[in-house]
Amino acid sequence: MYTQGLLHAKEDDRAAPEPAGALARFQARIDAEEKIEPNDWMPAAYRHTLIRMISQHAHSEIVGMLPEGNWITRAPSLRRKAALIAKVQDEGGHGLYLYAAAETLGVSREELVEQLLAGKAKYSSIFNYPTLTWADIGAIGWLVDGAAIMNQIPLCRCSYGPYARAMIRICKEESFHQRQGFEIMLTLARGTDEQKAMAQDALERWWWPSLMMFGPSDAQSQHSDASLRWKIKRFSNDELRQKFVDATVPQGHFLGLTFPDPDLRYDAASGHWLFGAIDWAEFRNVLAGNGPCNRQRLEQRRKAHEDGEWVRAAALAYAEKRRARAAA
Ligand code: FAQ
Repeated sequence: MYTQGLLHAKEDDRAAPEPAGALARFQARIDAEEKIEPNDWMPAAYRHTLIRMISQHAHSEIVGMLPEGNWITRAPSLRRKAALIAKVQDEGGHGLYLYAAAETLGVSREELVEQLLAGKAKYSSIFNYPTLTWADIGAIGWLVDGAAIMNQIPLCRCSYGPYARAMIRICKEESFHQRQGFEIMLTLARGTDEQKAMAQDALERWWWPSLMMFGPSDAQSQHSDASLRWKIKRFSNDELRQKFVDATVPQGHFLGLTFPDPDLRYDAASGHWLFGAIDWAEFRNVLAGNGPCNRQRLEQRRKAHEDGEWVRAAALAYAEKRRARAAA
């Protein structure tokens, strides 16, 4: 595996001297749209930015299984249950590819999981909100996967090869998730008054948190400038947020639902849907660990990790048995 020899990249490698001209050659490769691969020279800050971003993304996929997993036993039909199980399983798979992509940068999956369980790692703010009704499963697919795709399609062109390649498959699956979420919303919106009210209520609760998924405004974003220069990100947080609003508002109107934003209006001059002010205090509060479900999510992850101990032990014992057999 090409990760060998890369494990345990040290935090302090940021201080290591760069070979003469290496930085300029690296930037020239980026500017020429070449992919950077694990064994290529890269600035320590580039490596660390990617580890931060990919690991936060992996944690988001894994924690993101919890709010939806909550509804598997209560899905309204066998067809809905099968689709939801498959979706939650897909998110677990995305976490796996992403941890593997992060490992190519010299950090082990165990280390990253430990950081998550210790409460030291970030994951997407969106997964700290509760799923109160079945309509929330529709809203997550439509809005959360919709926002995730808007953010992740450009990541398929990320300058770091393993992340870009992982994102191609992930985006295909996320787009399927988005459609099944929209279809749940459409069914509810065309259903009884009570079902339509459930869909409306879910939109009201998930709309603003979905806009927060894109991160702080460009003026507040600490990492965007460097990530855009390195072509890790291709668009700024605000640009992607606007693209998402422009794509999603007509879909909501097609559903016959009302967005919880009195300032939302179409601006013919710019061709964009203009939206009201985001409550950044709420965003900061969720990031600080005080969202509605932060504690519950971490407790559930810790319990799942403990409950899975025997599976990890069995997998290791099996691998060791195969290794010994091959060596004999
Ligand atoms: N939540 O300087 P920036 C999904 C942090 S996957 C929490 O703008 P950057 C699939 C940020 O980390 C969803 N923290 O940072 C699914 C930084 O903190 P740090 C996840 C956030 O990296 C669907 C600080 O604020 N997707 O949903 C958030 O340039 C359904 C300053 O921010 C990804 O991870 C947030 N929303 O831009 C699963 C995609 N926003 O590290 C299940 C890859 C910002 O300095 C069900 N990541 N922060 O301590 C990205 O594109 C970027 O990392 C951004 C943030 C856009 C999230």
